[in-house]
Amino acid sequence: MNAENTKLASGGAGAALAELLRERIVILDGAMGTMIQAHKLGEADYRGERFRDWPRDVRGNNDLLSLTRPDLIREIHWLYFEAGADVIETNTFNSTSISLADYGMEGLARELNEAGAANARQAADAFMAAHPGRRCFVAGAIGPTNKTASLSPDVQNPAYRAVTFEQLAAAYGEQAGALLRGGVDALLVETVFDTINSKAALYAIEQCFDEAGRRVPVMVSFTITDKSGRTLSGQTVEAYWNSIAHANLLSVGINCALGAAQMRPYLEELSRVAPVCLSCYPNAGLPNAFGEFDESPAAMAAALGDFAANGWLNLAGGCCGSTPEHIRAIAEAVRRHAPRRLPAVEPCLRLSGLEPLTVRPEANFVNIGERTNVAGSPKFARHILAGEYDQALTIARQQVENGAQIIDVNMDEALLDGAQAMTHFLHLVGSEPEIARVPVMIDSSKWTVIEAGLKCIQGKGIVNSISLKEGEQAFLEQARRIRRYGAAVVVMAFDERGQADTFERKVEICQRSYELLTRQAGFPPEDIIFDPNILTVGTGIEEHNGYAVAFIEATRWIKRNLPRAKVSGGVSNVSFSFRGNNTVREAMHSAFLYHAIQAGLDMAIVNPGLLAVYEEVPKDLLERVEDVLLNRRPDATERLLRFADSVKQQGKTETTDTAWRGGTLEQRLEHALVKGIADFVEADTAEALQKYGTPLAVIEGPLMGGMNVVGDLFGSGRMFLPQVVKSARVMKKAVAWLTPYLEAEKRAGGRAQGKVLLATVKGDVHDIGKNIVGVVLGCNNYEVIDLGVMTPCEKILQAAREHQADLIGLSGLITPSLEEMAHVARELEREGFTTPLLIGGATTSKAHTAVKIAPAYSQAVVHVLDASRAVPVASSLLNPAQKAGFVETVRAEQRRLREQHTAARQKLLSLEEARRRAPAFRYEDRPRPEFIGLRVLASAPAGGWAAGLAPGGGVAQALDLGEVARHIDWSPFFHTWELRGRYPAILEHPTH
Ligand code: THG
Repeated sequence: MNAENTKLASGGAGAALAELLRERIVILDGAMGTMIQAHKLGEADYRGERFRDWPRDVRGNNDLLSLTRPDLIREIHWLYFEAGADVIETNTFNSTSISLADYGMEGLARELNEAGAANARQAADAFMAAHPGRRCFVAGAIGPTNKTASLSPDVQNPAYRAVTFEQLAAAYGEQAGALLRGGVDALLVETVFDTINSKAALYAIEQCFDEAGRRVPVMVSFTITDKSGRTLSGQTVEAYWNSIAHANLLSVGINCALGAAQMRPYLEELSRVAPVCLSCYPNAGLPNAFGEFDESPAAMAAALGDFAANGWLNLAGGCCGSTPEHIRAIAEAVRRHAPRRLPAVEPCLRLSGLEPLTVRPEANFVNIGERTNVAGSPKFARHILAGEYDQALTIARQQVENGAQIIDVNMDEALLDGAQAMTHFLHLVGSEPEIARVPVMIDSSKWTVIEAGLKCIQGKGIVNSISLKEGEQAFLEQARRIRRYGAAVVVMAFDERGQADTFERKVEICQRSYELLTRQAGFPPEDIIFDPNILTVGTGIEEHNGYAVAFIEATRWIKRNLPRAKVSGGVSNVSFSFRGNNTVREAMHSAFLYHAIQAGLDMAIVNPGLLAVYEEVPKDLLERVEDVLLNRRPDATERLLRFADSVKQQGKTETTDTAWRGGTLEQRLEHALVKGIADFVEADTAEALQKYGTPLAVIEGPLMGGMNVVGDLFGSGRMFLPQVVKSARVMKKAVAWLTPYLEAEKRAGGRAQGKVLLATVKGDVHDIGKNIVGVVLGCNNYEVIDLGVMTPCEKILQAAREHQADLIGLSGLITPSLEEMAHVARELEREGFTTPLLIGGATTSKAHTAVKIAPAYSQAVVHVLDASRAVPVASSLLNPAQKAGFVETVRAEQRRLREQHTAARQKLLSLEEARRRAPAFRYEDRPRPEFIGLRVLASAPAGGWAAGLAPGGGVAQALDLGEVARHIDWSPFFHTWELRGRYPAILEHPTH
């Protein structure tokens, strides 16, 4: 526990919780939803008296039970305390106005949070009264909402966002305020899948503490949703930590989505990077084929016990599927282990985009790309002013490809609405994983533009810039706001008297700024980047001759005297007087950097594609350039000017990686899809049309081939979601190019792409996955009719009929949705539909689809594993030439899965009965082997596998069975016997 947290976790409960965390691993509770589900409540139970006539279905709105069944909620809290939980979570996971809108209950947010907190408070107080010596805590649960601020759910418009930072912050502020009033001891922002959402929550919580005049400890728990090891919005573990590290947290951790075993590597990484307490509350395993979480208490406790033994835990509990039994077992398993000791993490500037960027003291130098600046690049300005954002994005991409580790974005131009342009451009950047990989530097002299930018970035970025220009008060106010948004800051050497141009003035202003920021604004010095002004030299004005030297010397002074602060600058400024002569300019930049870096410059805004190597600058040019920069002789500028005329324009030209263009047509299309590069896709598609003859053959041939590679990479964790969406957009471009040809074919009797009806089924409000499927299908020229969430069966049938849908896709995330999907299938059958049915969502599975849904509907019913598979499945079902074969393959597999399922579900006999029925073997009946003797299957490696298997024949003598056993893949064996999870214990010599 660091001193600051202890201090800030003011008040009795906060301090007591901090104290307990020092003593031992603290136990969190298990799932609320699982416990509620066990009561099998119906619509009427949820409604109670008060909501009897509520116009919408409310079953599944668990938070509503805080009002209609408070007794039940308090009882569940009590059971968790009894099981050994120290901290219980309020029943308020979905109680933001944003999530409640699905039930038309946005107006109840306050009341639900106050009631949820009060129920938990009562349970905790009553439990403590009955159990002297037990200390119980209440954490206010703040869920992620059902919207995502970092991704676009709209096919047509990657810049669109379904929710904004402001809307989220307003909703979270309302929730946090009500939880505080209801008496919670801590706030827990949990199941975070989108970083902007959680940054908005943390921002709102701080505002709330300011208003309330008191604070409670804040905890964050995020979720890794797939094998890529990233959040849904695409960040790695460390990148995410960097994004929220500013928030003064009591703890950070991982929950939901995965079982404990799958979380191991992520928890280990988090433990390494986060110097706050660590929490882990996994699901009770991955959902089984029937959407149930069935990892046993013992198995879950063993996994968490292992984490504790490794020293990775300060708090442990359970998420979906876990019950008081699980919590009891977990508490027991972690009891004997000491809590994790917080790692000492070196304080350095830690930024992030989708990936982390650490600027270590020993790090050489960080490039910041300067070209995405309307004031610094006429080309970029032209594109932005003309609304050609695609081309503007290409400039950003080239910056990153050419080595920019951060991109500087500037929209300060008189003819632009800067805040709007900044927002639009950063939204687009957010949809481009290759660009969004790196942190963003938001460059503006207008505070409104800076603030607009801060609301759009997932990662930890940098504000460029603030200064003392308008006095201390404005400076401090802006610094505090920036800190609250979680960004680092560039401080320009300006003050009330203006721009600093001498060494003395630069040093004076930087020192004063440093003191103010660190002492009064709570800014960590490693997040402060000084820019002591790179001013233009070689202007012919004598006073300017010392500018470069002043910058370099100020840099040296700052690095020596202002601990941990960084220094940066805009290098291209220095050479403005040589505009038009890139050879000279590049030489100047190169030499300037060489000297400034030696003096301690950490980073600089440059054109990374045009950086000459210092050693390669011709010596005669270098000497003249350095004379100017280092102010070595009075006629330096004169001499360089004269020399400049003689050096030919032979500056470097910017390069982009185009080696892949040399591949075959199919390879190029695949590369473009996998990497999400749209630049050449139209030309390649045109070439494919030549080669393949029809537009459909192109889509179903090389394009679908590429999309299948994308699907495989995603399935194996080598691509993450925003990249898949990006690929889909490239696909969209290819398909759009083909559309006129498709239409011409259609007129000539060919086939159109299909209409797909999508719906999240009744009782379920989750639609992020469904929306992504919609985007991916839309990009592939399918017409998507999206019925939204909580769609009653009748509405699905009616819409399918009305729109003559070619496919119906059902989506759902929670377990009860599986039953609802089977219901829809039965209704489709009853009404005589022939439309194929697609099934998707986190708890759905091939097996459940085969066993419970497909038998209810005589038409094709296909489980779609993830968004990347939607298009191949849809296209197979809609292509008359492929459909029959595809459906038969799916059906055959479903038959097999059903047989397996029946076999597995047969009731086990008693031991006596099983023994009684034991088969009687007779030696005479033994099966005859196919042959007797030795058959060499392959040559053994040098030394032989085992004596008896040595190549060259002979008698199979001295065969070492132990050795042979080492080469057997045991997984099918254990799978068949359903010995899941116990595998390493049974097998002495695991082979993998
Ligand atoms: N400090 C900080 N931020 C900054 C600067 C700084 N932001 C803006 C600027 N200075 C850094 N960026 C640039 C970008 C481009 C150029 C200079 C600085 C530049 N552009 C060419 C020109 O104007 O000649 C464009 C030529 C072309 O593209 O045709 O030199 O100092 N904190």
